[in-house]
Formats: sequence, C-alpha cells, structure tokens
Amino acid sequence: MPFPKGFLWGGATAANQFEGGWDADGKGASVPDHIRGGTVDTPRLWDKDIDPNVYYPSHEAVDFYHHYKEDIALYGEMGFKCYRLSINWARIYPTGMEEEPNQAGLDFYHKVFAECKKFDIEPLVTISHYELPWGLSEKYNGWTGREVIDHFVRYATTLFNEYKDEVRYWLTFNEINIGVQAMGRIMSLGMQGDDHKPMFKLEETPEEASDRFTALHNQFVASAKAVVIGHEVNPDNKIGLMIAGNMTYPFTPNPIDVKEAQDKMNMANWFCGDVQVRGHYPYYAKRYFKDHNITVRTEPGDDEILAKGTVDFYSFSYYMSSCASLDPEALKAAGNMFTGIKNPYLKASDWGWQIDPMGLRIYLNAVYGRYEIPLMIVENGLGANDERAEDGKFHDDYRINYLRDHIKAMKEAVEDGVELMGYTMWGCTDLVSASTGEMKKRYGFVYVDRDNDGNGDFHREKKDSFYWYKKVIASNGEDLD
Ligand code: BGP
Repeated sequence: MPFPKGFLWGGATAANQFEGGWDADGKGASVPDHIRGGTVDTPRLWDKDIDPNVYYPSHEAVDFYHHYKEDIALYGEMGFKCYRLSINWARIYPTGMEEEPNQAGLDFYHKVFAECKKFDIEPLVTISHYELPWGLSEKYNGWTGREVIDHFVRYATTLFNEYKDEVRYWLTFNEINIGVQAMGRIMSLGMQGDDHKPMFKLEETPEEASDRFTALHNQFVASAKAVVIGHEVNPDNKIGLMIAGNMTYPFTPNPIDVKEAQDKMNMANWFCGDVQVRGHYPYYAKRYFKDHNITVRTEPGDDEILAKGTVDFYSFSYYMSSCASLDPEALKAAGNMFTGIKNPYLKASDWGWQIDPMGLRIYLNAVYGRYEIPLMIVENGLGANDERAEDGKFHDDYRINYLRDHIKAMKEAVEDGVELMGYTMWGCTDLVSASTGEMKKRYGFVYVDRDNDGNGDFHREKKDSFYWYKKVIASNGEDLD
C-alpha cells in the first residue's frame, strides 16, 4: 500500500471564495471584498470604495456561512480525513487593528470545527488566504507596512489559543510566493495602486518592486514569529508553509532556455520555501535584487527571527506546469503571460492551464530532494464549466480523469520515497474562482446553484466525482476506477 495509514485525504476551500456573509456578525471588509468579478479574458477590477450597485463575488460567495453543517456532512459522507479551510482575518479582527477579537467571528469557527469533529475530520487551517483586512491594507499600504507584522501576530496568537483543542495543522500564508510576481500585489500583499484598475498588475517600477519584496519580507517575519508562538502554545502543532507549485521546464534544450527555466524556478518557486524551510534568504536572491534594483527594507534581528521560525512541513498547490524560454518567437506564441509558454506535449483546461500529472511527480521529487521534510498537496483540481446532463445530473468524467491521473502520479512519487502527508483537492464544493471571480470555473465534487451574476439559490448537488472520490478515500487510494 503506497499511501501510509492516516493519509490525510480531503478537500480545501478559502473563506473569501466560499463563506459569503461578508459583513455578517461584525465582520469587516477584506481585500477581496473590494474586487469585482471578471472572466478568462476580462480582468477583475478593484474598487477603493465598495459600490452598492456592483456585484462583488466574495460578498455572498456560495454561502458556506449558512450552509456549513450541510457542507461538512457531505465531506463526512465522502469520508474526508481532512478539511483545509481558511479563517477570515476580518471576521476575527474587523479592521485588523482592534485590541480585542470579535467573539461572534471566533464562535463561527468553533461551530465549524465541532461539525468536523462529528465526522472525524481533521481541520487544516490557513491563517491568511488572500484575506488581508481592508483596514490594514488602506492604512499601511498592505504588507509594505512593518506594523502589519504585529497585527498578524496578534491575530495568529488569538487563533492558536482559541482553537488549541480543535486544530493541530496550520498554514501561515496561502501561496506566499505569489508575492514574488508583480501580478501578486493586491491578492496576497494587499497593496493598492489606482482605483478601478485590474487586480493583476504586470508592470512596475523598481520602487514598486522594492515595496513588494519588503511586503514579502514582512510576511516572512510574521510567519516565523507565528510558527514560534504556535509551537509554544501547543508543541503538538504542525505548522507549514504554502507555495503555489510552479513547475517550469526549459522550452528547448538550448542552454539559454535551461538557464532561464532555472532562474524562474529559483525566484518563482524556490525562493520563499528556501527562506521558510532553511531559515535564511537563498544565495541567488542577492544577484536578483541587484539586477532588478530592488532594495528590501529589513530590521536588525530579522535574521534571527527567520532562523528560529522555520516550518514543520511544506505544502503546495499544483494545477499545471509551464515552459521558459528566451526565444522571442516562443515568447510571442505564448501570449498569456499568466500561464507561461505553452508546452506542445500537453493539453490545457478551458482556462488555459496546462494539465501535467507527470509534472506533479517531478515536482514532489524535486521538493523532497531539496528539503527532506514532510510534504502535503493542499490544492489540486480542474476548473471546468459543468453542464447539467439530460438526466438532470452532473457527469464530470473529465474531472475524475484529471484527479485520477494526478493521484496516480502522487502514488508513484510516494513509491519513489517521497514523504507525503496528505492530499486536499481544491474547491471540494464549488466556489468563486480567485483569478477570474467566476462561478462558472467550477472545481467541486458538489455543485452549487449560483452563477456569475449572483443568481441561484445555493442548493447543493452531488456530481459523479463525489461518488468516485468516496471510493478513492475508502480504499486509501487503491481504487481509482
Ligand atoms: C490558487 C488559490 C486558490 C484557488 C486556486 C484556483 O491559486 O490558492 O484560492 O482559487 O488557485 O484558482 P482559480 O480560482 O483562479 O481557478
């Protein structure tokens, strides 16, 4: 049996894409509450002031806030061992700056954990999943402000103490390495530019890049401090990092492409893990900062904090791979910079994400070879436009095929010797897409009646993949048919 006993099979969601109840029971606005919906071709715009006449997908999302019992019961029925969810910071500290937490917000997650317990589901909590309170974002220009570290530490400490008897597994920041790319500014760092502009900003000045890397540095310090406190509060806590797994291949064997791919892997993928697992900045960062005129503003004592607060495990999302090249023709053909250069050997999803299960095996081996600490896949899945069939049901065999191929690759990696703790499929119940804000880009085993414009009554329905995943879990990954 390749998968160890106690392997954490399950699913994953994020508060801002799932909960709704954006201003319920004292919750404040967070950054995503200011971002409109988009599509694969139309970027999401963000607004400084929430416009009452505009539809913001996070405001109601798919209303887990009022459906949590039903949703967790469905996870129980599938046999989930683990449910990865995020806590919405602004539910606990509405502007991020209060001295005392919002009790109603704390109570909501107690109720959620109690439901998990009923079904023996281990919660895995992401402390910050693209959910910076708007108050902090505005006051401090997002994570650029050093002060945000203390606000985060207070928030994380509250969670560790409050949920001491309910939660063992924690992640500090979702996809922290998105902050390495200019496009990650607003989502992960909460920094703002001009009002009513696309959420993904691709061009920036060296000063803006310096702010961005300073913001990322502040997240590293905040994460390291939280790890130390989490271990003090409960030595049994397992606290991990979370990386957007960017598997990048050279487009050709031309050494300039190979070097380009290595550079991309270093900064876009390894950089944050190197800091958070090894406890210091990697050697190649110096040259990168010099070449890009970037100055990271740090303080004395930061090195010691980073060295102390290293993580217990490495978790990541994995959806696709891409290629790197310096050939102008290849770059021109690539078009969409979000997903990198197209690989002629792979097919892509309807949203242009190139499907590559073998890449997952390669990635797992590369990460484990680098750090030799336990790994966990905390996001993987296929975003697709599910259509109801004539018999009234959702026959999502394309999703089953995607997941089967990735689980097979994962199984091979475990046989290769990789130490893998678990697998939580992304968006186990349909939810709002982070990149496009659509409902149409669905990942779930469970369908939710809600569309891109906010129509629908939120009722849930099982898709074919629901029954398939149930068998996978019951057989501990043996029965994949
Ligand atoms: C990751 C995020 C998730 C999630 C997922 C799928 O980057 O951590 O929040 O949304 O990607 O992306 P999308 O929703 O854009 O399809």
